Amino acid sequence: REMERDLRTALENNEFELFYQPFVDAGQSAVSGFEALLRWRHPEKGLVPPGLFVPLAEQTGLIEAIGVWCLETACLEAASWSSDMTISVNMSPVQFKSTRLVADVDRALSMSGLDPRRLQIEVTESLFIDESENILSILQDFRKRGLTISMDDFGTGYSSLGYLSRFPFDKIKIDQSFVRDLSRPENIAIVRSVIGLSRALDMKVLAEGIETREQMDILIREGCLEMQGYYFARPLPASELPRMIADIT
Ligand code: G
Ligand code: G
Ligand code: NA
Ligand code: MN
Repeated sequence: REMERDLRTALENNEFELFYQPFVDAGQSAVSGFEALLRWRHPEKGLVPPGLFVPLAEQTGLIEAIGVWCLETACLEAASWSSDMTISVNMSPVQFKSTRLVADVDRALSMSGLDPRRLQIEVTESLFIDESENILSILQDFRKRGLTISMDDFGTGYSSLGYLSRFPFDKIKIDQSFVRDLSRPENIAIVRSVIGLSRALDMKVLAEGIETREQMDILIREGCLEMQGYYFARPLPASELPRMIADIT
């Protein structure tokens, strides 16, 4: 397929970019970090969102090299910031099949000089669909280095909750689908339960997809102070970050 051929040359042609979206502590109106979000600047198609090419990258195995690029780029970028904020990087379950993943992380850390405690890895529930000791051991290896691990899109996967008791995540990210319509009592109930669950398990909690002041107010009232969404900022290209960091610090 045409897209697969283009994806194979995208890395060498330097066509990937990372955009950055802040995490906000709404209690203190302070930015606590940024999530790196991958984009493909295709020579003809323009900016392609990850939903359109990450699945293909996963099927073809290209995600491994693309993942290394993301890690290295995000760590280098964050090491250059004038502030010690967190940088959060998404990882596909397919990347965990590589025997080199932990070494890749080590290399990104050493080449950038980034303090490992500033690096956060975002995984999704799909990582835990099959029980794998290997995945737990990779996550433990990350932990030993000082990284933090967050559970992304919580509540949308199909795995059991058992993995929450086997691995201590640092943070749960409440999926934006629950935040979108908080006028539905069902969604409030879900959000409230996840906040309670995170507290009981001693994990932080962040709500994704905040687009309005009203959503922010409801979440603060429910006790979730860390947030991310267009209401605060859209994902921005790296070139706009220094100005944004200067504005908010
Ligand atoms: O930025 P956007 O909302 O289009 O992202 C859509 C999806 O792509 C999200 O689920 C996000 O987790 C995923 N994604 C974004 N960047 C990366 C990345 O660097 N690696 C992987 N594996 N997935 C990413
Ligand atoms: O799966 P993950 O949570 O990593 O995906 C995040 C995706 O959500 C990114 O593609 C990002 O662009 C998008 N996003 C971030 N904030 C908002 C928001 O407030 N509203 C909507 N609709 N999408 C958002
Ligand atoms: Na994410
Ligand atoms: Mn998410």
